[in-house]
Amino acid sequence: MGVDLIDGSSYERDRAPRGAGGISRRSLLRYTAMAGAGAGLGLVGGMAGSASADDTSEPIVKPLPPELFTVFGSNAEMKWEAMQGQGYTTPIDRFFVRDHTRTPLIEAATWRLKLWGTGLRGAPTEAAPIEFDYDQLRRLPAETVTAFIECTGNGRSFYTSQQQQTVTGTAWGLGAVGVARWRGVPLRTVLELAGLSHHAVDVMPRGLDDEWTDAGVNHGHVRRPLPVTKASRDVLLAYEMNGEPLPPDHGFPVRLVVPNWIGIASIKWVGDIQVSDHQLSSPWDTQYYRLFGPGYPAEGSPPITRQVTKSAFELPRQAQLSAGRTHMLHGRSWSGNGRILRVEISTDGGTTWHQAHRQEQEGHRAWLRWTFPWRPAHQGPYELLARAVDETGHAQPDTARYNTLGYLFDAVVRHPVTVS
Ligand SMILES: Nc1nc2c(c(=O)[nH]1)N[C@H]1C(S)=C(S)[C@@H](COP(=O)(O)O)O[C@H]1N2
Ligand SMILES: [Mo]
Repeated sequence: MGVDLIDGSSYERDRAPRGAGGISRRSLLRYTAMAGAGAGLGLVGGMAGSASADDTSEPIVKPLPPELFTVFGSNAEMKWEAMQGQGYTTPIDRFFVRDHTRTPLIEAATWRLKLWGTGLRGAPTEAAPIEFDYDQLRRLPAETVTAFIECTGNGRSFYTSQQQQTVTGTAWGLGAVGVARWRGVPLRTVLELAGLSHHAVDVMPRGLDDEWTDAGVNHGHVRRPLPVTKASRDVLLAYEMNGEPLPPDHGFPVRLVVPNWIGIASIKWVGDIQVSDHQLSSPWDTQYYRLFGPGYPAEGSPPITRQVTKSAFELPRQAQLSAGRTHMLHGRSWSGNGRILRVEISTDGGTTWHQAHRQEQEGHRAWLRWTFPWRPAHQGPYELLARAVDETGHAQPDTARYNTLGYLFDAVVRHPVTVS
């Protein structure tokens, strides 16, 4: 069953592939390879609107130059020095990418967003869902939200390097975070148009990227439930990032942006959303994205929702600075609980602390920029530290609480530099 939203236009519209403007050479090669594959185009695992590239191409489409990124297979983190001299948001060319499998190339013209389940009036089934096409979504009233997206495991490597603890997962530094201006349709609008029932409890968006297999178990398409309360509050079905159409790696044509929550909530390449009158679950909220380990129940903590408080300097690790002159240190602090109240800096390994100078913070869903002038007196190694407190009183501790999957590293990170 379809919904006519605004102008009664037909679903059967222009099927020409979208233009290749702005797409890297590598992705163009993939695109050409796909087109050559012909018949299979547009169908992967029975889900329309997605196309998988050949397996020899890179999992991430955009260029990942070593000045900007550290690459871990299908994941790439931003080097924090890449934010030097940048504005408030993270430019697309340096925004981190986290793909469970690989970036799919999806055509907007054949893509559909499908909503189904017992939480919608009439309980449409998965086989006969309510559908929206790309143009319909783009004609709905849009909103722009400035928000960070951050991987739950951001900072994970510091469990090992600062706390001598063994954790599993991608050994991120602090660069698995970025802030963008996301533009799209509030999820609430689409849920209401689809007939959201008062009995709805959970919504579960699902990605069109390949099914994900871990330790020999196929977990299916990436998906994670979200309570309807959060889904109706400030979640966006985003189709633009920093004023441009969403790039393939960040979820083209449409992704969820779930502000303040852990990155996995912001499902990319969303193909369908189950809306249910009872709680839903997936491996991404039972086996993963909970805290496991000493002091936690065997089934883990409740599913993680919000991010913690963190800070980073816009400097390379082991930066070289010269003695006897003033350096303006730049950095950013952010929290899943809201605005940053205060940031303190130590340049002597944590003995003395000084207030950083606040710059701007665009709302409670994005980071605060700060500066701190520092004139190192003598040559030698130093450790720079930044610690923030958010408006709910969440401060960065000296030690993060251990969990086996290395999530939510919120401790103050020691940043080594050399003064010469
Ligand atoms: N469909 C789909 N959505 C996804 C993922 C994925 O692999 N597939 N990765 C998630 C994770 S773990 C994170 S941290 C964010 C990363 O978003 P980005 O790649 O745009 O930075 O996307 C989330 N959404
Ligand atoms: Mo993530």
